[in-house]
Amino acid sequence: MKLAKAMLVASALALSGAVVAADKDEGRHIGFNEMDKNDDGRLTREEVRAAGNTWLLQRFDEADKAGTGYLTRGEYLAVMGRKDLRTAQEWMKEKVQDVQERVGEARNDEPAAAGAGSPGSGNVQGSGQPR
Ligand SMILES: [Ca+2]
Repeated sequence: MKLAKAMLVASALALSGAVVAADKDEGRHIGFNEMDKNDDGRLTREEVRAAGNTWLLQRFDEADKAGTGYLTRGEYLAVMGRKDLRTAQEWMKEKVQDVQERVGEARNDEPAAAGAGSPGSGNVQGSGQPR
């Protein structure tokens, strides 16, 4: 069981490193102010297209909650927040599955013979009692 715990800790550490890496990746996208070329506090479809943000372009109508044909900063932040949340949820789901698989593998690697092994086989850990 110590191996499983160690693997969980290692996975958690790897997970935190990946979060930092994901944050760095997000930094590559230009934000609201850079996309707002005419500084009017609104993002038009053309400004989003010119910025090359195809993800936002595909969701422009969904993000334009007021139906004005442009995105306010609030609408932009709301849609990007939902994107971040979905990304984080998918990422966490993958990591949890990975940890569960690793724990399962670690359990298979444990000396299962403890308690079920032949007596006198030597280096057997545990009490020898069935669980
Ligand atoms: Ca603008």
